[in-house]
Amino acid sequence: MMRRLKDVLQSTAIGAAASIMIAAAPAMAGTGEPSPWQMGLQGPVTEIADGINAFHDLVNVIIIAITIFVLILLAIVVFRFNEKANPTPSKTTHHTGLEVAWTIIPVFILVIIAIPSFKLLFAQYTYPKADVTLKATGNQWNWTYQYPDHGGFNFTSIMLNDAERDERIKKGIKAPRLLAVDNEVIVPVGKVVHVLITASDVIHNWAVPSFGSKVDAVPGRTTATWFRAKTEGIYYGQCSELCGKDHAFMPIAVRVVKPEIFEQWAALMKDRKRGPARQLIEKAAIEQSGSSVAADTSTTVTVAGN
Ligand SMILES: [Cu+2]
Repeated sequence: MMRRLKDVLQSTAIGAAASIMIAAAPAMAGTGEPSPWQMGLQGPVTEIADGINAFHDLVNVIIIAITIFVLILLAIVVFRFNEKANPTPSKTTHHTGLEVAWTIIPVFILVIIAIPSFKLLFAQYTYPKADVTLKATGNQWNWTYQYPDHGGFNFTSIMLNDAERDERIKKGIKAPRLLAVDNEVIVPVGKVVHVLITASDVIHNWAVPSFGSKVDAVPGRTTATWFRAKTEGIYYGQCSELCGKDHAFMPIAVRVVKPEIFEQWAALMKDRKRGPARQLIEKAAIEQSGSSVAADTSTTVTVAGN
């Protein structure tokens, strides 16, 4: 009995070491886009993405601990209770205490998983009052965006080719391959953005990992998500529903800027001054390139129940 207890303690120690490794993973991961040798999820910039990261880490620790525990039990069976080591097996068929334990402990583990899971689910579907509403329409193969509460202007966002990317990179603007687009979605930092999502042809999916947003775009229906980005910068995502031959080439790019820049940009877009609007964003993009600017802390609010 003592030896088994020692085994269990050992497995918890390995579990704890694994949890430290997993906790370090998000720090190594890229924010806004994937990075080489990335271990964990992309760096979070919203409260929802923080919650998803924490939940992912918790479940991973539980999975690793259970796997190690079962492996140890199997090893005990193989080595201590084989025919040679244990020629006269015990005739025991029931052990009430053990049966109660292996029913109660898994229930307890599921409750530990369920509590943060439901909390997160409620936070994702509890929409705070919107500061900006954005309508995203998936098309084969690009995204159309509309700002219904900022003048109703719209634009299409198409992936850049290598020549177009080079042009941007020369100006000092970050333009990663397969992710950079001609017209980025512009949103203000620290403000609640509601995204209404639909599609014009087949099912697409609007996903931005650093925001913790991933919602199907279904023709004839409106689905929705919300986010409040805590940090300025550019956050990329991709259509995450197999939608046809160019599925891999319809990225999503969301640039989070200062609220006053957003207001100026929206006013220019509303007045159809697309040239000056583009220049304004290029200037902001050059400023942001290479570093992420932290939001004014007064604008970040914690989600109730998160
Ligand atoms: Cu798609």
